Amino acid sequence: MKEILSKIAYCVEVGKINKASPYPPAMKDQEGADELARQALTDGVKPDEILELALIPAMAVVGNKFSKQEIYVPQMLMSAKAMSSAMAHLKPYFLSGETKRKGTFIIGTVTGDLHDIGKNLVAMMIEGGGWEVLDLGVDVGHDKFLKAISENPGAVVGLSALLTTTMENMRKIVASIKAKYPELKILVGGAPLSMDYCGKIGADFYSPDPQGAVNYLNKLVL
Ligand code: B1M
Repeated sequence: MKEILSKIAYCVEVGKINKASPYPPAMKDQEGADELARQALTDGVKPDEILELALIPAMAVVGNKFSKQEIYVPQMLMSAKAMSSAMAHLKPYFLSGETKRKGTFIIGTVTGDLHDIGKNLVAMMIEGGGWEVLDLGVDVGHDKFLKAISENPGAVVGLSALLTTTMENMRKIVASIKAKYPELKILVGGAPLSMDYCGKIGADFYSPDPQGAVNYLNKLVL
């Protein structure tokens, strides 16, 4: 692998965003994923190489460590931020269609629920996994989901809920999406959920963590 790609991957794994970032202390004043991604593009490295050989594998390492509780939310957030800082340089190439993504993933926290830390982590990991992510935010009802789906045919949908009270709203949203788009895949997550509840409300998959969500989406496009 090109040396600069290994360096970008390392920055993402350890959460080194840019030169100004003091984290991790051992890398103080060193360039981060931000500067290195820009440099790689200037050197002629292709955007899809940066994505597929550096960002995606690095985020997979991070996701697996998080699943095994070898790292925690703060470290994962730093890695996701480092990944996003590199992604910002790649976005123009994706938007121009020059570089392809795996598909579109629409995500939101369901009606009545304002918790978004977990949802944001999932969104960032999925973006790092090579997907176009459309984040509808929090307190999202079925109307917003249906509008986004109609504008993005073939998208996969993700619903997050953190409250036992809003799990019921998730059920209603799944029902209205499935009534109109029975083939569309719906992934659900959030602390009070389970695979059992996912089955009961007619969603397709439950993941307790971001890496499980990435793995599920990747299986859909194999
Ligand atoms: Co709230 N809150 N909160 N809260 N809050 C909880 C969830 C609660 C468990 C605290 C408690 O009582 N012990 C409790 C829920 C009880 C229940 O219903 N079972 C609770 C409550 C009751 C409330 C209020 C009702 C409090 C009140 O006002 N009386 C209120 C509700 C507001 C509303 O939403 N309408 C409320 C408000 C808030 C804050 C605004 C203050 C803040 C949210 C800030 C924000 O998100 N921007 C907040 C917070 C921070 C929490 C706790 C402390 C932390 C949640 C969190 O971010 N965890 C939480 C208690 C706790 O968990 N210790 C609590 C970290 C995050 C990374 O984990 O979100 O689980 P999590 O996401 C995980 C997985 O679940 C999964 O991946 C993530 C990473 O592993 N995942 C998915 C999540 N979404 C996924 C989607 C997927 C796949 C995986 O696919 C689509």
